[in-house]
Amino acid sequence: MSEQIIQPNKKKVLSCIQPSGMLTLGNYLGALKNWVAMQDEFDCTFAVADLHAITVRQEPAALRQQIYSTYALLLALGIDPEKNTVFIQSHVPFHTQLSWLLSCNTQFGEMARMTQFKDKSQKHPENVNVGLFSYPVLMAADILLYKPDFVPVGADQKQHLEIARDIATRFNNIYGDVFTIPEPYIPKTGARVMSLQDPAKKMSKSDENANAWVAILDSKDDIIRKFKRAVTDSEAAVRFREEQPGISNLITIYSAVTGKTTEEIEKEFEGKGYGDFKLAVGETVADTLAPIKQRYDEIIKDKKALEQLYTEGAMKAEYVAKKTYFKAMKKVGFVL
Ligand code: AQP
Repeated sequence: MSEQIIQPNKKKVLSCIQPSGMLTLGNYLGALKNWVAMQDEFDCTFAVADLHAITVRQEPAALRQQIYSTYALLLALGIDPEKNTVFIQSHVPFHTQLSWLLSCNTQFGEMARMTQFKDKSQKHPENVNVGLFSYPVLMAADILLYKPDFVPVGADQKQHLEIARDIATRFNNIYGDVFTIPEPYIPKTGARVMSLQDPAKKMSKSDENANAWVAILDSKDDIIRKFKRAVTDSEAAVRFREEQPGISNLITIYSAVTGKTTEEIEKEFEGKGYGDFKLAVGETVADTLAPIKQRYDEIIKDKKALEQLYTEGAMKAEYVAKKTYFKAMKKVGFVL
């Protein structure tokens, strides 16, 4: 099996996604579309980061369904489980095990500065759990186990990669060379998609207002309805303006989906109102997502085939993770 995994000429990339809800158009345009594009150029490891999802309370049956659904969706998007390592994080126990070694080499103050902890603890004041505080260490373990050269990062993820690099550098300095220090990879294309109801916030799958996000698996009618209701302004001119984040967000989405530039879009909709533009964005997004949904519906039906793929994916991942983990254990002084 090892021969299948190691592709000596390709640089290694690692990326994860949380199954904390239905994956959104934001996840697609900001991350997943690039995952599909990266698989030819890089040796890719992709994980469904299910352990991270429980930093926020999840309903067990829904979580299980979301994990299946997220894995199936990666395949439906065209991610090839033969060419890449595609697995479910909790199937490889070395993530949580390495996380402990790293936790003992991470400072409390470093974690306290993480903006996502501050955001999520404000959002869920009834459940400010220790996992929510320390999840960046688990994220560092997710990354460092696979020794990737690059980790794709959106603007909202930079801090996580920085902390992983800091922890790895410190560990290597204390115990000797174990971890590769990963570099950020800024994809050539990648849009930051904002909430359709509050364009000051990013589109998030855990947003309680279902009109704020478009799921990749939403029906055409739902997608069009959500775009029709998108918050804009009263100027009614399809022009990109920093001070009008609602219409600008719709232009960004339309541009990411069609490949047209902002100028081309402004020209196309000159003299037309927001109603026409919202309908065009909704229809185009729905038509782009429809074939993905169709493939997904096929894949999710065959649970046996899915199980075989994620089991094989976990075996490939474990082969790599185990080596890194035991090297770290040995360096720290454990008896192996
Ligand atoms: N709105 C977005 N625009 C562009 N990119 C986005 N990503 C997420 N939302 C947007 C990118 O998707 C990848 C996977 O993210 P994740 O699901 O692991 O976690 P997240 O960033 O916390 O995504 P959500 O949807 O906001 O999840 P919840 O609501 O559970 O916290 C990342 O590369 C991210 O940049």
